[in-house]
Amino acid sequence: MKAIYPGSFDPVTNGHIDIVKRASEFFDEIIVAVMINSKKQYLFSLKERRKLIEDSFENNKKVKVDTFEGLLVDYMREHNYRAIIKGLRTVTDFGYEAQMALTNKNLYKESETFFIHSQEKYSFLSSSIVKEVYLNDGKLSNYIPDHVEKALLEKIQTTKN
Ligand code: COD
Repeated sequence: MKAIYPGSFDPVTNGHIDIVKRASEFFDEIIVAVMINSKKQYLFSLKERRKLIEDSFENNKKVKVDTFEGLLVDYMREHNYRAIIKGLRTVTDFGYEAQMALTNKNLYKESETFFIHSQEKYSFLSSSIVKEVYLNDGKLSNYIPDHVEKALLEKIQTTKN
């Protein structure tokens, strides 16, 4: 079975990558879908976020990357996908993710959400934390791939100029 892992990925972190790798041991294919969370403002464009994920999985044939602007359930119906993967870090994630899982189930009853708990070392990690640290000239090199760090430093340089 194929599974979709939707998110903002602004930018992708080692926490996201770990969830994809672990999910790919149980599903035949993982589609990482770069989408829009209307509550967030993005540093990277949809295209840039997609490219950073593609470069993270260039050697993993089980992982495909796509983008979609609209409801997750519409994208899933269009492609006949039924399984959704979500990562869970804290109880705060649980409240938000449960709300989304129930809404998606309501809108598309054939869908099922599968939660994978983050590893302890990634349980504090989020794209927002990464951006905040880099925007303030700090580094979290062990928590993002090298090409993501490079893209972040370049993006911050251009936004500051
Ligand atoms: N360890 C483990 N999991 C993690 C980590 C980590 N360190 N960091 C993030 N995650 C998980 C998150 O819990 C989430 O499951 C996933 O990875 C993606 O995280 P983000 O932050 O990149 O993405 P979000 O939460 O902004 O994504 C929200 C969506 C874009 C999926 C959502 O808004 C959506 O489905 N939008 C499309 C429109 C839609 O259908 N809306 C109705 C939804 S009910």
